[in-house]
Amino acid sequence: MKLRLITSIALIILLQAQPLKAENGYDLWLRYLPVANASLRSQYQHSLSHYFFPVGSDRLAAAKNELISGLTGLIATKPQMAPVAQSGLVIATIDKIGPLKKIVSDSSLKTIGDEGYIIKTVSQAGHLTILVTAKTDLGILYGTFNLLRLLQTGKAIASLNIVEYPKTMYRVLDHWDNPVRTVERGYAGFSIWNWHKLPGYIDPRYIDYARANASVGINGSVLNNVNANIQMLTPAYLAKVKGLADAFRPYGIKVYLSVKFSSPVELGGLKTADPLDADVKKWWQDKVNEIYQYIPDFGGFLVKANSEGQPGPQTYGRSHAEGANMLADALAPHNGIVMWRAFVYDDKVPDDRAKQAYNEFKPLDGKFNKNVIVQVKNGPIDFQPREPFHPLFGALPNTSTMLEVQLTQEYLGFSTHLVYEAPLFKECLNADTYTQGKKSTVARILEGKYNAELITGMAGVANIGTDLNWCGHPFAQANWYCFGRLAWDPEQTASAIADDWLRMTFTNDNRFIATMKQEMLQSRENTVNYMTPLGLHHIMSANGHYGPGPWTDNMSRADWTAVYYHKADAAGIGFDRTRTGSNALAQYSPEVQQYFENLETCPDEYLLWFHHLAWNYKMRSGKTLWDEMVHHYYMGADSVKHMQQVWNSLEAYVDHERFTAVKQLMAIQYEEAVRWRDACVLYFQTFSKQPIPAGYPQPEHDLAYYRALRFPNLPGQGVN
Ligand code: GCW
Repeated sequence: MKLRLITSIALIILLQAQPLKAENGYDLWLRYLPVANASLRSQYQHSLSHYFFPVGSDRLAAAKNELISGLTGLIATKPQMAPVAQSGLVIATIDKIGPLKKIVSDSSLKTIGDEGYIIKTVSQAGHLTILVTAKTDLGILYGTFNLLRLLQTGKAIASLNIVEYPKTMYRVLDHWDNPVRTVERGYAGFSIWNWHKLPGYIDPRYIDYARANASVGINGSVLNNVNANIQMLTPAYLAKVKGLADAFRPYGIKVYLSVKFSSPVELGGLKTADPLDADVKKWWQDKVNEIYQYIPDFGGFLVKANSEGQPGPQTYGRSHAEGANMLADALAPHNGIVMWRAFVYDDKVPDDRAKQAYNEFKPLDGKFNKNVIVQVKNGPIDFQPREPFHPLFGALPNTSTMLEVQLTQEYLGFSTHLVYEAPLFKECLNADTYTQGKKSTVARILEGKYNAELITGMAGVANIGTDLNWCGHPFAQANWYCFGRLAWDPEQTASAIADDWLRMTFTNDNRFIATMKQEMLQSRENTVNYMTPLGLHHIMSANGHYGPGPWTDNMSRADWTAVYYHKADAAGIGFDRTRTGSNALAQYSPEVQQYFENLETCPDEYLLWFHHLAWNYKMRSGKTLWDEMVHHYYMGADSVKHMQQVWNSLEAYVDHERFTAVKQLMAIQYEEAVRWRDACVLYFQTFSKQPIPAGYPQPEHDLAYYRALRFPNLPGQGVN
């Protein structure tokens, strides 16, 4: 007896002392470990051990597989099939749920549309049943993932009443992947598309990719780089693309391709790619028809035209609308769309780069076909750590417009820095454009609230590669995750999404969640502070966009230098975009113009984006501009140190493998943050001629040292 007691005590101690299971991050947020809270686990077991889930399609089979593997993991018991009346869990389309149908109101069915679902706890035959229903198999798939999320995040299930549907239509990942498997601005290894082995070999990773996307509602994947290689349109590659399309289809993901506008010339041997030329139109029609032979539900094209050296309709004296519409005509009979990028600027145009996209596209409003959607980056320059919202949002009331954000951290520390991007995306989504009166936020415009005729969407430039953990940094997975959640519903908060992600990816322990969520929410501001505080932008090194390079002044194009943007001189610093300067502000609504133009209201965060101010300009804090800038740089680097301490204090909650990975990455992040700080402060000091205020440690090296640093062979320099 005694012995038994001792043995069981020993066993308990042993169990408690056991290290957390090592994890390499491959499972993303779909880990399905047994629910740690024993009473919650037994409640879930009690409710969900018997289920009804009829399967009549590949999509439903995919959903059911996910359910079984998810439940088996979470409740640590394999659930059993049972008839509706004896099931605690019923997952089926509305036509298959028998008498339960009367519980679902017509209005909620109408609300969910073709992609939404209902999750409801109902009472039947004297017990509670969780009903997941939808009009379509896709709704069931999304509903199943949501149910699993509820369990993964430890939610009560006794009185669920969820009616969910996506607020935008096209929720796509843009891969900047090249056929040779390099990834432009990719920092997580090589492209996951193994073109050489496709279509014969379907890497199981493609299925896991599709599962992860479906779990957050992503429904499209642009497979290749916008700096497009024409090979993708050859029969050999189309067969490979078909392989991926077939693998993704059960998960509701359509494939799209980036195309090069000069393909009719380069691939088709025509003399021109003029979009109004009859042969050119025919070439594209034939090509599109050929693609649909391979992939009957092909999504369409993404096009980067007349931008950064890419060919486009303007090469032939035609407008962006004429170019886009020609492709749209070819795709329309198949229900395909054209995503036409507004990321255009030309160094031959003497105007402020920030104004050029608006100048090009505003006059074209209403001229695009119904199946064209103009894809606009969140800000007017290029995915900087902070930019004001793009003036095209709200300026195209008769043109479908989608938001493009960058998940891969080209300007946010690659895959080394912990930067949770949802606050950045939300800053854009929540921005009030005033174009349709007060509260006409970017989010509401994207949701198509002001013109029901328009198609809607969001694109995220993927941060995925062959790294075992997909995104290079364990926390970079959160950016893939939050993109999907925000594209589904732009009104969700960065905090709620971080909460879910942390719980699913690490643990439900509230001490860990509360602490780490705060760090995540602060992380983007930290990086703004040590890279580009107070509205500075585009001061990264020209060399692969890695590290600081505020001194960059000698590039093939002025609009690729740093000095073009910060305009530091003896008098002060910042880009005057008010009426005394480039007047880029005139592209916004009067309310927005005034807000940013007036120094009383312009937030510190955007100050040097819109104003050139004297070094001794008095800031709200009472400090001079110079002192405030220095303060931000130091605060940024210090906040990384703080984050390191916080992480170290959480060791007990995280498995050794991921704990160590993050710890090492944070150490590099700190070094790089200090380098950014010191290089920028020393460089700007050559103009301000003022000392680093007392109390801040002096930089370890002089400016010449930082300027001389070289970093060859940086990642993300894709060869296509
Ligand atoms: O930010 C710039 C990147 C380019 C990219 C371009 C774009 C794909 O440095 O690498 O090209 O944006 O968005 O087209």
